Amino acid sequence: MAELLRLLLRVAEKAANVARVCRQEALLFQLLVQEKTGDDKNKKFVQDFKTLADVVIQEMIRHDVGAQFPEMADFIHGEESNKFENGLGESVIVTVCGTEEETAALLATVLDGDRTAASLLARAIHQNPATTDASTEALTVPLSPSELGIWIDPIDATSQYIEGREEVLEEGHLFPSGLHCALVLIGVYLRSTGEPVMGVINQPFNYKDPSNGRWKGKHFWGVSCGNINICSLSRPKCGSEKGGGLSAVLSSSEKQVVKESLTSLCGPEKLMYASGAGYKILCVIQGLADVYVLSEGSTFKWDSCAPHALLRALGGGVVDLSKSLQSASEAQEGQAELTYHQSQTECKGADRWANQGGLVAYRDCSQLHSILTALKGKLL
Ligand code: 2IP
Ligand code: CA
Repeated sequence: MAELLRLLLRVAEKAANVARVCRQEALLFQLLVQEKTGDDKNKKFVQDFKTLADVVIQEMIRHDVGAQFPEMADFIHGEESNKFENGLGESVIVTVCGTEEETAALLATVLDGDRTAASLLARAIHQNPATTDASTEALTVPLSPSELGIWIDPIDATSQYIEGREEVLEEGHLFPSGLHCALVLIGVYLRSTGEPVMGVINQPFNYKDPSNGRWKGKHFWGVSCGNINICSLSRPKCGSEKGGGLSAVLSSSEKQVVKESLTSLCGPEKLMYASGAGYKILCVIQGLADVYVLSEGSTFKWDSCAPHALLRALGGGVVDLSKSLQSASEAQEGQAELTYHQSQTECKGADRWANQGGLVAYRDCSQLHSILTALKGKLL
């Protein structure tokens, strides 16, 4: 299944391209930042363009993966629904068509007849950017498409993507907010056990070329199945190995009790805040933080599946925080790993796929243990 990895790297790059085009083309950018409300929204298929951009990226990934691996077509899930409805009860299913012209015509129906915007978007969707990652060439992955499912987050940290702040930081520091936090996430899991086995992350806004003002992206990937554990990044050193203490990244909206407990454990300078659930896990993958702790059920399977696979490939993982806090022994703590195949049937809508108990993303089991010890009894 190394072909699947190469395909995902290509479609993620295409997705990143669409994300960049939507910000670079003045006409699309104008649509992106404009919020549709009230009557306007109900009359026609005048959706928020940001939702359409998300749906289009997700459908493009679904289309390309389904075309090459038809056995996977019914197991490709994402954050967005591709059904657009207007106030008159009419609906349009947004899909990627056989030709650029057909896709443009379909997109024009949801863009209130705006043919120019529809054509620009369709062009980006039907373009095939060249991506090669030599490190995937010699790879063999013993998995078959009929045992796999996929989670897609077309753009994680959408608010940062729309706001578009460009931050400049020194090497070795994480970005608390801004375009760097926006990521395309594609995760692959085993249908039988729900384990994440392959992940591709594309950061569309990684580096801005000062000569032409254009953004360049960067991709990261990992495979973890059986005794194969390979990641495009090598395992970073932990804080303690580097001579410092444990460092943690949190959401700025994290509960006060968690912020306080982790300040006592890590020290205030080792506690960091960043936007984007995917980006925070990527910080752990890159060694910019040792752990990411989240006490709320505010992330979903599509946020965590891809980066989780990379962390596993590096020897770490992502566990359910609330289950891990209930485990009786240290040995059990790592057994509450998040899985991706089962929904919470008692919940409705997106909540069926929430990581309900919160999470801890880590590279090192002993650090996971320190975090859990610091939080025990504080959250229940
Ligand atoms: C969001 C996004 C948010 C994150 C939230 C995710 O996904 O990553 O930034 O909140 O958990 O579900 P926070 O930044 O506070 O961690 P999306 O942008 O795709 O809705
Ligand atoms: Ca998300």
